[in-house]
Amino acid sequence: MDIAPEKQRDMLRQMQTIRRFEERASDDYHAGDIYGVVHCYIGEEAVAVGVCSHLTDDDKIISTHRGHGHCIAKGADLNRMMAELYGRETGYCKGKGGSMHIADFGIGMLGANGIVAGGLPIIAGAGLAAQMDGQGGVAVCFFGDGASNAGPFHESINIAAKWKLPIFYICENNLHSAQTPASKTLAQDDVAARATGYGIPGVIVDGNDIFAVHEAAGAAVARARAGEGPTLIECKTYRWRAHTERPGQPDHRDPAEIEAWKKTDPIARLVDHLKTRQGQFSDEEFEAMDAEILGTIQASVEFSKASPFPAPEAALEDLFAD
Ligand SMILES: Cc1ncc(C[n+]2csc(CCOP(=O)(O)OP(=O)(O)O)c2C)c(N)n1
Repeated sequence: MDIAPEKQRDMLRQMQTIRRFEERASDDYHAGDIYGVVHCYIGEEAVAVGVCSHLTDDDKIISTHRGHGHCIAKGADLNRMMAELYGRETGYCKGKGGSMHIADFGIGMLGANGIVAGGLPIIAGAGLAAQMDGQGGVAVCFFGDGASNAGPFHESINIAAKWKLPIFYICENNLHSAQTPASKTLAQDDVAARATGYGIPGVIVDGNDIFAVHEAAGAAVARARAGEGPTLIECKTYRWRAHTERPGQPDHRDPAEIEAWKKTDPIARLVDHLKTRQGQFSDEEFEAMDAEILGTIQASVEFSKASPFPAPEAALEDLFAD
């Protein structure tokens, strides 16, 4: 693996930022400061970071309802993200979108999406635009195992394969879709197996291993940039928290399964790697990194609390139709 140690530390910083951002978002949601719905990505951080570490601002991604990790890995501004969760005017959607609608076109983040599988048609358009631009840009679609059972998954991959669009598809298979185990809905255990039907590579990786994700995404980026068409990567991973943070949210998962997956914590694995294999990292350095991250999260909360709520009249602005 040829990732420079500094880059590995950057990836760790991003993963830890995602985790700390969401821990705070969850706390503040339960305290009644954050509105709407919050879906946490904790446990899946290696996927977003391993993929986005290959991308530039010119490359596009589309996210899901569980989108904070994708936003942060693509370089979104933490203040504007937190302010959006807080429903403030300084947020990415002027406080009118909330957790599931964060977008930042300037960095190629085309948006989170509250519609399951809603990102799949959008990425086909983004891929076609990138192909027509001819500048070597790629478009990446994150989606869940649940979304892979919806029609847009098949429509998007079919046309992307046929037209050799510079896209790659990242299925975050966290084994559950809301309250439904994937084992009850997937006709085959592996989503990646469906790639065969479209004549494209289908790859399965350990989604909690940042290096495995990074390597697979690197090959998919290279293939897309070379004009060879899409790749479907299935990352086997797990969400640590319930489907949403809503109080009383049922969670039918087996506690033993949750505990077993926590033992494969992608952040702990990277810290361990940096300490033992690289020998260039210590617990003290990780603590210092973490303290710095907590400081930026605290600053984003203070920024949010100091920002006004949107004026009631603003509800009628930024509409496509009235
Ligand atoms: C079209 C549509 N159907 C149903 C829902 C309700 N819903 C929200 S999230 C979710 C589960 C999605 O599962 P998956 O795609 O595996 O993503 P995960 O939540 O596991 O990250 C469902 C059914 C929705 N938002 N949109």
